[in-house]
Amino acid sequence: MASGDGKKVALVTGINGQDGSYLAEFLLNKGYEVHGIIRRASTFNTNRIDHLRVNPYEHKGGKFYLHYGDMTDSSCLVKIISKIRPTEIYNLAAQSHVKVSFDLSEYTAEVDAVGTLRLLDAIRTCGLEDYSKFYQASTSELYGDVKAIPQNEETPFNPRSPYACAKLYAYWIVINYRDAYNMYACNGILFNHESPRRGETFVTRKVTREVAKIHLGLSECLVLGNLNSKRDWGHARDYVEAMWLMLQQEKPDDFVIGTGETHSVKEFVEEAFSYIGKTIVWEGEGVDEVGREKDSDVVRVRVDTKYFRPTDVCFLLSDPSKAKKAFNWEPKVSFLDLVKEMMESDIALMKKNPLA
Ligand code: NDP
Ligand code: GDR
Repeated sequence: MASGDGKKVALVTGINGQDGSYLAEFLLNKGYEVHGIIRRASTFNTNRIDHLRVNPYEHKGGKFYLHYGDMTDSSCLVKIISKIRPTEIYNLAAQSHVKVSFDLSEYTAEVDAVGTLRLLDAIRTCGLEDYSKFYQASTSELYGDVKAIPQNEETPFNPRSPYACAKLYAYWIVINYRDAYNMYACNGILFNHESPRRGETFVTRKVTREVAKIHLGLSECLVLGNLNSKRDWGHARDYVEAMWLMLQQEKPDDFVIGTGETHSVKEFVEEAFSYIGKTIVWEGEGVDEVGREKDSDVVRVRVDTKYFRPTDVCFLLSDPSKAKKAFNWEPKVSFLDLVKEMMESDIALMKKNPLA
């Protein structure tokens, strides 16, 4: 929806996360006034979006604004929404790390589940349910221990973590508010998407950072958890366009977004090492120890059970045909190009700052 004067105003929660930063760029390029919610932190936490600000006090073209807020604080959500009257709201904020959600289970539910409810209720409190369109960052983690291959909008959910359970609540409350209050609210069921801006503790970025360090002689060994799980990995830049497209349709609906290709963690590691021309010696639990001879072209990858999750998701593969049919969305970046872009970026980063 556009406001009476045709102005397009977006509010993005989690704007300084991986997806938030790409989405902000995308929306600014489309002429939106973009508002983002950031949390107060004891150190600077806006490095992914600093290029969108001319200086910390002056926002790009007068169109980029940051507000302090938190998904656990209803009153701040109401204040921000009533002040800026967004035509589109993208709810990307989350405690988004699956393994961490086993340690921070209650907090994850507060932010990812109840936080979504707070945001939807804030829209209603401001009387904007017929005005603001709503995007919810749902996830392929909802499928969990999945039996159907590939997974689409009809596949039953079977969540396997506190994170996935919290996101399942958010998924259903979005549908409930759409039905109950006739809100334009959509779930994007996005499969894993990565980029050079991916958080450092997710497996792809952990791998490309460590392989870059090994390449530059700054490290000798990569230590990981479950190498056998398979993921459908795409590029975050492609996926934020799908978020926007979902809000431009005649009617609100839920869509799966993915590549339709799946690769194991082990394959990702192999591609990253092949980029720097090294051969891998796999070590550790459940992995054959082979080729232990000393060779400068050989690198050790060790498995440590401390990175295992109490319950993991073993296999994910999307069927994004509904999004293709509805708004002609297709991923542009292949798996190999994704690994290459992340490797190039992390090697450049480590050369500039070996302590990064
Ligand atoms: P990130 O972890 O990179 O970003 C999450 C953002 O949420 C950060 O900006 C973080 O702020 C913010 N946030 C966390 N807790 C709160 C809180 N209590 N109040 C306000 N903001 C908060 O995630 P991604 O960008 O990768 O993902 C975006 C969304 O999409 C998330 O909801 C994620 O669960 C979901 N998703 C991601 C997929 C992926 O593969 N990337 C796939 C499917 C869904 P801070 O920087 O201060 O920590
Ligand atoms: P995921 O991403 O759990 O799919 O959630 P992550 O990269 O954390 O794990 C993917 C798979 O890799 C295995 N793995 C490891 N994972 C991490 N983080 N660190 C390791 O050392 C490691 N070794 C092996 C994991 O066990 C897992 O099987 C991401 C997040 O962005 C969610 O917010 C999002 O909803 C889903 O993707 C779709």
